[in-house]
Formats: sequence, structure tokens, C-alpha cells
Amino acid sequence: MRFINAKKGKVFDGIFHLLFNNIDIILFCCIIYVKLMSYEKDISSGYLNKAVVFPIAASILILLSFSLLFKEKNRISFLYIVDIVISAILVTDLMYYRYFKDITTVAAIRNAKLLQGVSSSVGSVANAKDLYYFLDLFILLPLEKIYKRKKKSARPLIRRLVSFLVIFVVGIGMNAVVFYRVSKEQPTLLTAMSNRIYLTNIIGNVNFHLVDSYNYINTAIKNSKSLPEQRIKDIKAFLKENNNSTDETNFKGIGEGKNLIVIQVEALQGFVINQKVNGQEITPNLNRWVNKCLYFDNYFYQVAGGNTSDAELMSNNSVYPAQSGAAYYTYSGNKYDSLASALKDKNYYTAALHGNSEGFWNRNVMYKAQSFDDFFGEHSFNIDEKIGLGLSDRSFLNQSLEKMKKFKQPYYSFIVTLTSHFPFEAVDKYGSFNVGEYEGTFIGNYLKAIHYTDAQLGEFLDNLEKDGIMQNSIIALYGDHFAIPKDNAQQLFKFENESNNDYTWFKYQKVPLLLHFPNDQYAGVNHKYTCQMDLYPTLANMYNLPRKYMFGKDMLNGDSQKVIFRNGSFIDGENLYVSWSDTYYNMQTGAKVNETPKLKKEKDEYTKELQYSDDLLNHNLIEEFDNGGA
Ligand code: GP9
Ligand code: MN
Repeated sequence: MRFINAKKGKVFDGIFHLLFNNIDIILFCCIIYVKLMSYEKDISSGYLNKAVVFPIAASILILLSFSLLFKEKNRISFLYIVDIVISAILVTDLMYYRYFKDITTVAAIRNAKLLQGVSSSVGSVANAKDLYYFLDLFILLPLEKIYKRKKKSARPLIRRLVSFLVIFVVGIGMNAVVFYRVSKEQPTLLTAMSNRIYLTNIIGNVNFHLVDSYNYINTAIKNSKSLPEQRIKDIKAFLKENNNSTDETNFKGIGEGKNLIVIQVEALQGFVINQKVNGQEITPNLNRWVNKCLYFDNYFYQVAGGNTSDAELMSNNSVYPAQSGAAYYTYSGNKYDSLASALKDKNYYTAALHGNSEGFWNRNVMYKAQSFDDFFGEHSFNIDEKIGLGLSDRSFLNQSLEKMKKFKQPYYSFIVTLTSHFPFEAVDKYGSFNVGEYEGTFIGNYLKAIHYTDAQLGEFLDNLEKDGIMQNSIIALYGDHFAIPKDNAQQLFKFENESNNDYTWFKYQKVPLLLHFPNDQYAGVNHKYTCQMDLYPTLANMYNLPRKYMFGKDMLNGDSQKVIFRNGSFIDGENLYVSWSDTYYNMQTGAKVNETPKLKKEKDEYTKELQYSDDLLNHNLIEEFDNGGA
């Protein structure tokens, strides 16, 4: 009996010592877990992704592993400091989230000067509840002292090293599984970080900041290697040649003094224009306006990892999207020679309007970087009708019109719609559009969504006309990118009675571009191959703006029909080159074409053009050129 009791006593003793010796680790894991999960709950608006427990546990193990390298006395201090840092990050992120519905990034902090608005309203976004994130720090302070006093022996270095390695490798391994899954399901999410809240919901806060820092450093390293002098000269010479606008006499200066209204429509893909489903027009309003506009029916979108934000970038700057990720995110610290800045130099008032949270696609930072005077985002609208991601197009366009009526003239309004965004289902209850046999399919849902947006655009354009705004404005309306992704291409081809191949795929990667002039002047159809890179040069000619750093062409002057896609595919007017299969097609007939020396030369030139644009962004060359560099 005595023996059993003694044994029991030993076991309890052992457990007590084990717990006491590792009390700092146990507390650290529990506390950080509670804090990270509570943050996830706060940002997941009712829907917490339970699987986030796994990456959160992985990141705690990684943080913890480093503490194991220290002697116990210092280990507790290390963990205490990590706790302080994590708590500070979480509270900062929560405050940022309350304002921008987004998560802080290194780039956003670096551009803090561009974030006017949050800094001035820290009071309004701080919450007494946030103090709870720091509560444990006070409670644990005496414990740290007692622990340090009582802790006599220290584990030898080799044991510390081994335990570090084991825990570190387990943490990294668990994370690797999560990252692999994310990159398989959404290949660009980790690099483009388009929807950061969503990403944080899948990988947890600590991992998000690690990925963000990695992306940031990666770009910084790329940028730090300075370009050879000759390369800079070549880029300068290319831009000089491309921006030589002496022959651009058509439409020259016709916009001077007039307002400019650019409407970027979410997922407005070209095939819906003048097309019917179940015997009804899909876009009756746009079809009506197409007849009153100069309509470009071979206008290609060129977005890459930055999706909507790439369409904005190209249309406002005529530079190509970033090679990977989103330029709106990676290059938010750059100088831009944007449409807004050029119009501001002509005393225009410039504003961007969009009914989603300000932080989405880093717009709060990027609109400032592009010199918009004001950005009217979610906080500037009365969110009286929400569909999908944000304010409904109906309410957004109505409220935008009221705002525009008060703008100081002349102005540039950049309007970005939202409701026709994937997955297109939310809109069904806002109208009854019978898509017949396509009911319940991906394409059917899209047709309903774009039919809804078409009705709102029709009303908006009619109001601009009724209120006399059109009389003194030029309007450009275009789609930002595809609606039907490659996974669902089969549905598009069935709808269009086309066969599914690379040539037809490209043939459908068009978005409509409508240019409207007062009194419906110049109405007609232009079939030239054009693209989003061309909008700014075309408008620059109309508004007599200087052309310095644009890669695109003026659509209304010259005969170039060059369209270069980010993946290296291109159209030269006659041929289509598909980079992923290294194949050429005749653009008219779809027949395969052999590579000729001329085509090979074009391929090399266009690849170089993309590289020049990458260099321009990577090395912030506009700033250098403006400061007289090279
Ligand atoms: C969000 C909207 C959507 O504000 O612009 O972006 P997308 O997902 O289409 O790139
Ligand atoms: Mn979009």
C-alpha cells in the first residue's frame, strides 16, 4: 500500500514538475490560440471557417519552436514578448478591419501617408473590447517573476536544439499542407491576395502576415537589383516612340473642358451584347445605347492576377498588369502618370466611386497613388440595399448620380460597378429574367445578373441624358473582364454554338467598349482589334493630355491592332498567338498558321514590351524619369 502511494506520489510529482516546467509553453499556446480564434471570429461576420484551427495551430507551433532554443528563464520572456507583439498586431488589424473591412499589410503601413481617414478616425474604430487582448499580459507578469525565481536548472543546448527542430518541422509541415491546398484551389490567391479577409479566414492571421511579408520582401529584392543603364535607355526610347502622338489628328482635343465619365462594369463580357436568351434580349438597355455610341466590338480585356484591379490599372495608366500578383497591391508605393493626375493638371476634379469596402483591392491606397481627389467607397454611401459583395448597382448608381451633380465641373468620374460579380446568384430575387433551359446553370445565373446590371446602367445613362450631363461629357463604358471562366467554358460554347478550342476561347475574351459623345455624335461600330491598354492613350488624345509612359495605342488614330495579353499571347491584327501551346491562328478563319520570321520577330518584340512594363513597375521608373533619370 505504502509502495503504491509512494508510486502515485512520484507520478503526481512528475506531472507537477512537467507542468510547472512547461507552464509558460502551455499558457502561451492556450492564450495565443484564444486570441487568434477570437480575431477570426471578429472578422468572419458570422461565418467562422472551423478549418482555420489547423493553420492557427501550425503557426503557434512555429512561434513556440523558437522559444525552445532559449534557456527556460529566457524562454518565458521570449514568449511574453511574442504575446505582446501578436496582441498589438491583432488589435491594429481589428481597428483597420472596422474601417476598411480588410487586413493591414506591409505595403499599407509603408504607405501610411496615403491612408488618411483611418489615422484621423482611430478613435471611432477603437473599441474597449480590444483591451481584452492585453489583459493576460498584466496577469502573467507576476507569474513570469515567480517562474524565473523558481527555475534553477536549464536543459542542455543539444536537447533544446532537438526540441526546437521537432516542433518547428511539425509546424511547417502542417502549414505546408494548408498552403498546398490553397494554391491548388485558388492558384493566385496567395500571390495576388485579392481578398485578404477571405485568405485570413483560411490561413489565419499569423500566416497571412508571413505571406504578406514574404511577398513584400520578394518584390523589394527584385526591385533592389538596379537596371543596367542601357536597359533604362532602351525603355525610355521605346516609350518615346510609342507615345509620339504627332499624327493623332482624329478626335484631337474634342473632350477638352468636358467632363469624363468612365464606367467599368463588373464581368460584362462581350457575347451578351445584341444576344438573346429564351427569346429575350439579355442587355436591352446596353443594346439601345450601343446604337447611340461609338462601339468597339473587338475590345479585349487583358487582366491577370489583379483581375478587376488590373482593368482599373490599365484603363487609367496604360501599363501592363504585374507579372504575378496584383500591381494594385505590390506597386502601391509607385509613382503613376495616371489619367486622374493628367486631368488634375488641367484643373479637373477627379473622383473614384465603388460600392464595396474601401480596402478591397487596396483601392484606398491605390486611388490616392493615382491622384484621385476623392474615393467614394462603402463609407460614403448609404448601404440601403446590399447584394452579394456590397451596395447594389441600383442604389450605387442612383447615389453616384446625386454625388456627381454636386461635383465641381469639369470632372473625371471613375465608376466601378459590383453587383454582376461571381457567383451571380444573389441577384435572382431582384428581378425575374427567365433564362429558359439555362435556369440554374452557371451561365444562366450570369445572364440574370448581367440583365439586372444592364437595367441599372440603362437607367443611369438615361438619367445622365435627361439631366443634361451628357451634353457636356464624354462617357466610356467597358467590362472589366470575363464572366465565364475557363472551367465553365463548355457552357459558353454550347450557348454560342461554338466548338471548344484555344482559338474560340480567345475569340470570346472580349468586353464591350462604348464611347458616347454629346448628341450621340460618331455613333457606329468600330471593328478594330483594341484592348484595355488603349483606353488612356485614346482619351489622352481627346483631352489633349501629355503622353509619356503609355504602352497602349490610340484606338482612333493609326492602324495598329496590337493586343498583348499578360501570358505572352497576342493579336497583331491578322493573327492570334496562343502562348501556352506556342501556336498561331489566323484571326479571321481560325486556321493554324506556321511561324514566319515576321511572327517570330513580333513574338520577341511583344515579350520585350511586357518586360519593359515589368521593369517600369519593378523599378518605379516613372518617378526616376520624372526626376530626370537616364
Ligand atoms: C470588388 C470587385 C471585385 O470590389 O471589384 O473584384 P474581382 O473579384 O472581380 O476582381
Ligand atoms: Mn471584376
